[in-house]
Amino acid sequence: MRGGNSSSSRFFTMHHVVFLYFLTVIAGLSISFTEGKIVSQVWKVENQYKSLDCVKKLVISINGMTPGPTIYAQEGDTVSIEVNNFLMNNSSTIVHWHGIRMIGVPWFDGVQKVTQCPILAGDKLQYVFLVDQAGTYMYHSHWGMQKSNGPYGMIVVSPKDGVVEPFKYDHDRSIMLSDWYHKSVEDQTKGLFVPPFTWVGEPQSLLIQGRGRYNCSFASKGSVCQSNNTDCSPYMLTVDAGKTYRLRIGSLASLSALSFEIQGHNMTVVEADGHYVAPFVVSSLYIYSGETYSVLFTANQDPSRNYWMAVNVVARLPNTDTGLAILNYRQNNTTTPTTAPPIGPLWNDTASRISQSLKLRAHPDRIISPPKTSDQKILMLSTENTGEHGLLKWSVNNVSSIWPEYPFLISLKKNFTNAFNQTSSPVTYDYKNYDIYSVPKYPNTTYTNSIYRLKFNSTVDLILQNANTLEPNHSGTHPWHLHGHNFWVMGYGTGKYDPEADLEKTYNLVDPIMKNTVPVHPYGWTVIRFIADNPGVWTFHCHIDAHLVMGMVAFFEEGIDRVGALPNSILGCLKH
Ligand SMILES: *[C@@H]1O[C@H](CO)[C@@H](O)[C@H](O)[C@H]1NC(C)=O
Ligand SMILES: *[C@@H]1O[C@H](CO)[C@@H](O)[C@H](O)[C@H]1NC(C)=O
Ligand SMILES: *[C@@H]1O[C@H](CO)[C@@H](O)[C@H](O)[C@H]1NC(C)=O
Ligand SMILES: *[C@@H]1O[C@H](CO)[C@@H](O)[C@H](O)[C@H]1NC(C)=O
Ligand SMILES: *[C@@H]1O[C@H](CO)[C@@H](O)[C@H](O)[C@H]1NC(C)=O
Ligand SMILES: *[C@@H]1O[C@H](CO)[C@@H](O)[C@H](O)[C@H]1NC(C)=O
Ligand SMILES: *[C@@H]1O[C@H](CO)[C@@H](O)[C@H](O)[C@H]1NC(C)=O
Ligand SMILES: *[C@@H]1O[C@H](CO)[C@@H](O)[C@H](O)[C@H]1NC(C)=O
Ligand SMILES: *[C@@H]1O[C@H](CO)[C@@H](O)[C@H](O)[C@H]1NC(C)=O
Ligand SMILES: *[C@@H]1O[C@H](CO)[C@@H](O)[C@H](O)[C@H]1NC(C)=O
Ligand SMILES: *[C@@H]1O[C@H](CO)[C@@H](O)[C@H](O)[C@H]1NC(C)=O
Ligand SMILES: *[C@@H]1O[C@H](CO)[C@@H](O)[C@H](O)[C@H]1NC(C)=O
Ligand SMILES: [Cu+2]
Repeated sequence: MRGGNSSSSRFFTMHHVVFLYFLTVIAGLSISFTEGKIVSQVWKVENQYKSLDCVKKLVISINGMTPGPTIYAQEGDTVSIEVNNFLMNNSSTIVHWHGIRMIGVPWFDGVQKVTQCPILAGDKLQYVFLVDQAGTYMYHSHWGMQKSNGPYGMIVVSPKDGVVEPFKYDHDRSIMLSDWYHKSVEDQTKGLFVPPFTWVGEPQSLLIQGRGRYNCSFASKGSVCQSNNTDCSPYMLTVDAGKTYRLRIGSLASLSALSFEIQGHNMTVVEADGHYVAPFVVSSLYIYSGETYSVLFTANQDPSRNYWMAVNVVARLPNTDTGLAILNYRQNNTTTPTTAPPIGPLWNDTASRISQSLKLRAHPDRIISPPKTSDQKILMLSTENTGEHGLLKWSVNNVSSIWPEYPFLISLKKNFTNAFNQTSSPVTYDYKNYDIYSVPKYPNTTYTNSIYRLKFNSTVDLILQNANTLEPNHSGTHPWHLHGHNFWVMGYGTGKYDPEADLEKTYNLVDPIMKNTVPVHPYGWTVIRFIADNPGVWTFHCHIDAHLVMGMVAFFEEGIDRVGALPNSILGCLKH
């Protein structure tokens, strides 16, 4: 009894302190965060040697784990995470809460040069935010390309008590998918920014829940590769025969678009980016970096053997072995399936990837109707460009974003009018004369550090267009992610979007899915619609790390005058 009492009083005290802190932070805002519980974690972010794909590497762990701890919360809860930066070499960090809208606290969105000053080595920052929507989300570093070295994890938000989801399952599990490089993030970044340009290349391994397997006979000289290291023993999902599992799958791949399958088991897609989907069955699920899905599967196959779970690269010519995990029927302890692992769908079967995109519709009982029209349309052509000294850049409308000295949100609130180009930047591209099927004639990039100033509460359409890259007969796939919002996916098309061709009549106004990340397929377009009703400055970017840091990013300001006073905890870089 004694023990129970003392631990519950500690519990209370801790929450009390957090709550007081939080009240201070949101003072002046009329939003009530107090109805739910407070979910707190204290994180130690540090460098550790791990052999996630059997090759020893200095990775970034959170509380010793890579991926980091899963955050479990319930809709309406307040999440409070104290991030302690113990990284080596004076490395800063910043954490982004991917898919969470950060209502009332845009300064905790966690984006370098946009929403806050960095958390310096030896320093800490407490992020406090409301999780206002049930579903599957993620967190990850948003400091340069640091994310690709391991600091990421899942956020699982259950519905409010008494709210029934439109599907049933017995057990809830989650896995994080990622790709993995042996080169350090510092060397990768140097290759991109310092001549001669060196592309990051295809990843060495694919990880499922932080575990992969590199063939040690190919390990480079001087590296340590141990195929019996327990860090790289495959993730095992143990199931009971006859039960139905909800598997939450997130991808934070640095580069790769992926397919995921469970040998011998079909999957029913029921959730995407926190929104319920009109269910459909797949044998293989395509997932782009920044997306989350929930699938249901039933353990209804021969339980006397185990099955591979496999990820493969799609949308780029693969040069990476299949990433493997094991579906283990509890009755059987034979760990490694004796069958060959699935090789996945053809990497260049674009039609089947578009087909999955088109199947994603809102669940009929959970439709949130979009506004019928928009107030503003912004055409965004994804371009690969050349910079000075032969460096490649990735851009929007041939304009590569450069990161400002001070975070945009801070400059805007402090009226630092010299901190960035004050012209609102709806640069467009000459869609009439642009040939999306050819290597661009004028690929030189220009640079900007201006942002889009959106009218508060207006409805905005982003028309995302893909074209030929600098390589003949080649167009990429870009997963675009919007911070601070859910958007409706209004439509996809192949070829060039012509704003004068009344393509709006092809939009899905009936049951469009809402998401926060969406792919734009090769030589195609995707249109998304959102309401600019969340005061703050929000990042919109390609979720491929190298593309992001090289400039394929835009920033939207809306309702800046409604943003409350910035907390001192994010202003560290202004102190001097
Ligand atoms: C720190 O810097 C040293 C020297 O440049 C390098 O060898 C080491 O790998 C770096 N450590 C990390 C974690 O980046
Ligand atoms: C560490 O980084 C901070 C911020 O960039 C800088 O002010 C400081 O001088 C650096 N310290 C060392 C020891 O390099
Ligand atoms: C590793 O590669 C070698 C050489 O190609 C091959 O003989 C071996 O079967 C591979 N090992 C595994 C586990 O795939
Ligand atoms: C792992 O393999 C190495 C040889 O590659 C061997 O020296 C070591 O003892 C093995 N470790 C374990 C735990 O089996
Ligand atoms: C998976 O779905 C396909 C197509 O609907 C079907 O042909 C196949 O039999 C299913 N497989 C299993 C194991 O249920
Ligand atoms: C486990 O699987 C192996 C190989 O498939 C089989 O020989 C064995 O009988 C199974 N054991 C049980 C308890 O089902
Ligand atoms: C293996 O079998 C033992 C005893 O039958 C059981 O306790 C254990 O959970 C099984 N392991 C797995 C991975 O299923
Ligand atoms: C897909 O790629 C393979 C090589 O991996 C190639 O042989 C095939 O022609 C390609 N198919 C299409 C439709 O481009
Ligand atoms: C593009 O950039 C290259 C290298 O910086 C330069 O030589 C060339 O003149 C530029 N072309 C145009 C059209 O500006
Ligand atoms: C910034 O400018 C706005 C509008 O001119 C003004 O209301 C506000 O007080 C200024 N803020 C600061 C910190 O100077
Ligand atoms: C500021 O941005 C606008 C629109 O993007 C651009 O036209 C203008 O040249 C930029 N000004 C400077 C000084 O870079
Ligand atoms: C935003 O627009 C909607 C629809 O026009 C309106 O009902 C709502 O009151 C507006 N909200 C704010 C905060 O202006
Ligand atoms: Cu991209």
